[in-house]
Formats: sequence, C-alpha cells, structure tokens
Amino acid sequence: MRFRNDLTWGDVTPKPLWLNRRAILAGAGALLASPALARIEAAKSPFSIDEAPNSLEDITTYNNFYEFGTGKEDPAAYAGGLTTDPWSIVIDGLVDKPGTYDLADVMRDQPLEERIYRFRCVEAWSMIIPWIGFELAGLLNRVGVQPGAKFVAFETLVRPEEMPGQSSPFIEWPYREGLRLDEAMHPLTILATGLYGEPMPKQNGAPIRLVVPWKYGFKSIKSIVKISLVAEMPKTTWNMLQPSEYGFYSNVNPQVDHPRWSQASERRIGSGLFGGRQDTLMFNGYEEQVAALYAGQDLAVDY
Ligand SMILES: Nc1nc2c(c(=O)[nH]1)N[C@H]1C(S)=C(S)[C@@H](COP(=O)(O)O)O[C@H]1N2
Ligand SMILES: [Mo]
Repeated sequence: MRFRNDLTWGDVTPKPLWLNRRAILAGAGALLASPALARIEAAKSPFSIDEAPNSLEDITTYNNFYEFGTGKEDPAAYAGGLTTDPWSIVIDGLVDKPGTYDLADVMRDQPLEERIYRFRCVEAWSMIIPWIGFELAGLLNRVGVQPGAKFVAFETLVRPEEMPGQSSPFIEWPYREGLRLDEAMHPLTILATGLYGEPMPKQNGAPIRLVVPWKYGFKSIKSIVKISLVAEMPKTTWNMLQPSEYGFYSNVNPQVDHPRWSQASERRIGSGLFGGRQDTLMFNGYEEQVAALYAGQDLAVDY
C-alpha cells in the first residue's frame, strides 16, 4: 500500500467512481485489464518535485469546492452524491474539431503521468499533491486550435440537485476560469484525472480538473464540462466577484500581497501547529519554467 496513512481507497471512494474508472480504463486502453485490482499505472514525470506529498487524508478532507459549500470539510461531506459517469466535455469556439467529447475520448491517446506538484492556495496555505494527469496541450493540439484563439475558458458542471452549494447565488454559476493560450499550452499545465495513483476523488474535482501549479489554487478549476477557445480574455469567477483582489493572471507572487493579507509566506497543511510556515516562492517555485511567459509584463499590474 503506498498511502501514508491508514485510509484505504474504499474509505474515500464512493462506488460510482469505481464504475466510472472502469470506463476510463476501457477508454485509455493502455491500462490493466482487471479493473477491480488495477491502479492507474502512470509514468513518473520529470516535472515532479522531490518533496514528500501530503497524506491522502489531508488532500481529501481540506478542500475548496464551493459547489458543495464554503467550508473546508464540505466537499468531503457532500461531494459523494455527484454523478461522474457518464461525463462529457464540450469543446468549442476557435477549434477545428468542436464537439461534445466523452471523457474516455478526451483521455484517448493522452499519456498519463504522475506529477508531484506544489499547490498554493490564495488563502496562504499549501500542499504537495501527487496528481495523475496529462498535458492540456495534448488535448488542445488534438482538437486543433485556430489562429484567432488567444485564451482558453473553462466551466464547471452546474447541477444544483447534486451540488448543494449551487443553491446559494453568491457565485454566478458555473464556476469559470481561464488561461492565456501560451499558459494553457505550457507543459506544466495539466488536466488531472486522479491522485495518489487512483481516480480523482470527488471532492478534488472528479472526474477531470485543471492543475496550473504556478498560479493560486482557484485557477485550477474542478469537474470541467466545457473548454472554449476564444479571442478575448474570458470572465473568471473570482475576478467577477472581487476584481481588486483577484486578477486574471493570479500567478503565485510573494511580492504582491493580497489587499487583505500577505502572500510572502504560506502554511503547509499537515505540518502541525509548530512549524510548517515557509516562504512562498516566486511562481510557486516554477519560476525557471514559466517566467519567460511574462517577460515585459508588470506583475503588480497584471496580478
Ligand atoms: N469548480 C470549482 N473549482 C475550484 C474551486 C471551486 O470552488 N469550484 N476552488 C478552487 C480553489 S480556491 C482551490 S484552492 C482549489 C482546491 O483544490 P483541492 O481541494 O483539490 O486542493 O480548487 C479550485 N477549483
Ligand atoms: Mo484557493
């Protein structure tokens, strides 16, 4: 067992996820034939960092997923009722092959990798998470991005019957996020379909969510049902709610504070009461890989 605590997958995974996993296994082809026993066999990525991951328990019990409530424990408590199979994603806008793609089809031919990434929430906490996923660029290349496309817009499922947080209108649902096309095409940007070698827990954004490790966590939109290639900078949920606090870029930047708190340091979840505070790194430690994307931009203006 590779988990670092006593939880088994059965403790955190409701049955429909296993069923959905069968569909994923069937679609992805390259994986083991016996779904009851198979773990996702993913190659270890050179983009992984060396730090030890947080426990599965930390990763699945301290979440932000406002579709299930605003408390950190709400997603673990209420996401179990989300139906994730069947699942399809609309890909539209400035692409050669628009359409409604079944999840297995979205994953088809995309090489799954395990990527241990630093993950930094704008609320100044962080975790280390071993994602399973594939590069967003692989999917975008497959559907064919047209020359006029400059940004990628993402939307989460709207299903208030299963997402109790959506009965509160403080967010104009769906949850929306966006990236500039070069950010979306960067090899660090992945669509994640699992973590810790297993399908994505519902509270972490099953069955497929974005992970952009050099940006604050809210850019990493969960449970995606729509990806649109567009010419103009799209509207994004936190920017719509509070533009002076949350910009479109939202790159992790210890030098630019949130108007109401410092971004200079962060609390590593799970590290106990007496320690665990550490300096936040520029671009969350991915400066070498991504700084060139922002050459010539003033990051205090483009926050
Ligand atoms: N659809 C959706 N995606 C979302 C959110 C959300 O509320 N709804 N919260 C964001 C925030 S603020 C963070 S920090 C991360 C948390 O991801 P995790 O719970 O898997 O750690 O999800 C992001 N993606
Ligand atoms: Mo966040």
